[in-house]
Amino acid sequence: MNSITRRTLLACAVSVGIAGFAPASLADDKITLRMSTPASETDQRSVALAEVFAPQVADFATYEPHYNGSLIAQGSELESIASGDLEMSIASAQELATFFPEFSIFATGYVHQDAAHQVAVFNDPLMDPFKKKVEDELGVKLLSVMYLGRRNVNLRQSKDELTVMKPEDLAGVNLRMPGSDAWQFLGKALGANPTPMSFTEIYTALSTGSVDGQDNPLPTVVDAKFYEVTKQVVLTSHLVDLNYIAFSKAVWDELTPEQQAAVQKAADDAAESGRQAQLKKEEDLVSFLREQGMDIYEPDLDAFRTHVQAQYVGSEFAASWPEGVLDKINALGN
Ligand code: KDO
Repeated sequence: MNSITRRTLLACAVSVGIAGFAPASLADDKITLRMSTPASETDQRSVALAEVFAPQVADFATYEPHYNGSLIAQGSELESIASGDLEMSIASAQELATFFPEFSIFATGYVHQDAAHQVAVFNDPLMDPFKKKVEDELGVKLLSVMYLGRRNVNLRQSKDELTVMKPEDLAGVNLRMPGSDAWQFLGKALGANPTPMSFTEIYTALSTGSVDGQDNPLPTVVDAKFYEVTKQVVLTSHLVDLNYIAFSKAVWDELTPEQQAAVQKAADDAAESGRQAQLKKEEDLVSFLREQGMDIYEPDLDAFRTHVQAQYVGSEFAASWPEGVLDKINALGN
């Protein structure tokens, strides 16, 4: 696990970031909030931040989004916030797990049950030590939880060529997963052969066949046009995925209490608006994708759930989970 090295590097970055930040950004009337994400401008999380977050902070801050990984490469955003080169990102639990392995609990297959469960977990006191550690050691405040959606397996092969009902059916399938350890572990736990690759490279990799498939929620399959270069979606729902609205602690500390309250409310409102839009899209897009000629079907979900959960038992990830937290998360579900 590379977390030790990354955390050591980080200790330096945080002190540079916090010490170096304030004068430069606050010299102008308004604070500039640079936000970097691999997501597109039309992704529902991007839309929610631009249309709901930005106007609510406009009196004192200029929201400056950078999409498609154009400012910071996927996976490096948190380090950039820590070092003062970025103010905001849409961060994943998997990215946080590269610094703090215990965050892998929120990135584990079949743990979160739905969008409401994610919110209940994020707002529960069980999250307090997680949030505090990220603030203290990374200089990043996790403001709110955004809903990315149910991740499913999306393949180039047609259902006739490859029908996936059980994890064994994914044996030898080169499945693109994002680059960090927690993601790769999930790909393996599904039964596939995970291939690390950044989000912005997926479309080309699918079209040239350098990977067999990728996993993402249906709205992403549509937004990134993966349906143009794939033929089926297996509704594994293996991860009800989330992202956190990550905000520079150094910037936060420079805000007045009123501005802090406005930023918090803007983030919560944006997360809620994005969540509702994404849930609706997940429901609506099945028929759109079928109209595009894609096979969309449910596999043996019990077989997937049992297999994935069994891989985590006794894993290095499970070993990092604080005692009792999984039970608390489960108790907040249905
Ligand atoms: C992806 O790379 O597959 C992923 O879905 C991972 C998420 O955590 C998030 O980074 C997302 O990409 C981007 O926001 C693009 O949608």
